Formats: sequence, structure tokens, C-alpha cells
Amino acid sequence: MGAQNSQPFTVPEQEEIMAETGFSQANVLRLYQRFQALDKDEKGYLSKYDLENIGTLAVNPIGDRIINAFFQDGAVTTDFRMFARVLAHFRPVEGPGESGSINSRLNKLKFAFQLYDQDKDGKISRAEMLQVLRMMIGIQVTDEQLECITDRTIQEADKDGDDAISFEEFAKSVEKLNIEQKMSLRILK
Ligand SMILES: [Ca+2]
Ligand SMILES: [Ca+2]
Repeated sequence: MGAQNSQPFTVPEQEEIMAETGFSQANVLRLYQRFQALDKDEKGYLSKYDLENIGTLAVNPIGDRIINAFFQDGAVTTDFRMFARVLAHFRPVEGPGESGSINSRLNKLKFAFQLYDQDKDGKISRAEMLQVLRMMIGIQVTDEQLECITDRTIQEADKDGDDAISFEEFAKSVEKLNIEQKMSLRILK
């Protein structure tokens, strides 16, 4: 009775998660506590509904898209390992030598790209771009302005003229942006 509290606390699959995500032990522990706090019914997994309680996602215009990223291949729940893996994309880059890790620029870009490419055909179509722009800036502009912004965004990035943005074109178009910083949500807070 009550003996659990005297055990040293370990997170399930802690080592694997640290290796996979680059989170420190302290980070993993903090994330796990966050996970448990979100898992109000102590189910051992999170549903979309649970994730909607993350404040930074609730106020993010594409928060729904980010939430969906936790649920790959039609899953309706996310376990802690998946939770940590998705959040690792938002871990700030702490220095060189992290090129292979989940939070590298390339992986951050891939993550961002899939938030647009909802049908996963490897291209952001005009319709897909319009949807995201509507979420991000929709309330401030008219539909007509939104169509114009979409066309301009596509035109600027679309180098091969297929009226869609491939991953390469996407990466190129955001080359000058500080993706490392933009994709570093302070989700751990
Ligand atoms: Ca697509
Ligand atoms: Ca193209």
C-alpha cells in the first residue's frame, strides 16, 4: 500500500525514447508528466480530445493539423512514445551535429510539409495550400484576397509549373526562413 511512491520513477521505454527523440532524461520525465496530466482518465493513451487541451495547440491556427499528426495511419489514440516522437519535431535545435535527429531542419520541414499535404501524394496542391492559408489568415481577408495569396504563394514556389508544390520546391521556398526557430513551439511549458 502506497509503496509505489518510494520506487525510483521511470518512464516506460525511456531509453528508446531518449535515443529516438534526443530529449534528455529530465525532458522525457517532464513530457511524461505532461502526458499523464493530459490523460485525465488514466487510459494510458491520449485521444484527440485530450490533445485539444494543450494551450499552445489550441491557439495555433493549424493546431488541428498538428494534433492530427499524432494520429498516424488512422489511429485514434496516441501512446507516450508517439507523443514524444511528434513533439520532438518541435524541440529547438541546440547545436550542430543534430542533422540526423528528429528536430533537424530537414525533419522539421518534412513535418511542416505533411501538415499541408493532407492526401499524402507528395505535393501541396492549390486546394491544400488554400485550406492552410484559410486557417492561418482566413479571418483577416476576403475569399478573393485569399485566392490571390494562394495563387501567388503557389507561383512563387512552383518551379516546374505543375501548379503544385513538391517537397523540394517547398524546402527551396522556405530556404531563407528560420525554420529551426519557427518550428520550435514551446510545447513543453
Ligand atoms: Ca497533396
Ligand atoms: Ca511544382
